[in-house]
Amino acid sequence: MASSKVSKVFAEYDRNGDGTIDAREIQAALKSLDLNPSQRFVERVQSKADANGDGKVTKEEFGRVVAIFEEIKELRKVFQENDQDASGGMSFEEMKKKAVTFYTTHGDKYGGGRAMQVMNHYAGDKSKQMSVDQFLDIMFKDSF
Ligand SMILES: [Ca+2]
Ligand SMILES: [Ca+2]
Repeated sequence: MASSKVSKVFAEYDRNGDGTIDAREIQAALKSLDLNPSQRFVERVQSKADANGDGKVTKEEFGRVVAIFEEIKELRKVFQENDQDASGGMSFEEMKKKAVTFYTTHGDKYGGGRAMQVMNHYAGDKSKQMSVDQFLDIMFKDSF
């Protein structure tokens, strides 16, 4: 991104204009994507964005924020594709239908124990739904 563009996008995240992006501002940005993240998820995003670990996300670290939000948007899209009846919840049947396609296309990126965690969500009660926030909690790859 050109630096003027970075400044403009940064200003959208930095709602109070103090030059850093705090947890509340990350939460607001996630909510603007129609997500309702847990406090824990917000903290994960913040700590991934805060490259030097000083507790603040500055403009120098903003590239990470952009990359993280790209990742989140991609996962949200995957979820929306899985949620075929657009109910806002992914049923066991919907998950099953998409699972094979998902792991053949994205398995390298989102493999490991994640499939099992998704399966475990439905353990003992296949009538359960999974929300996009629960899906993100499991799939977000944490490797920024
Ligand atoms: Ca701020
Ligand atoms: Ca920092």
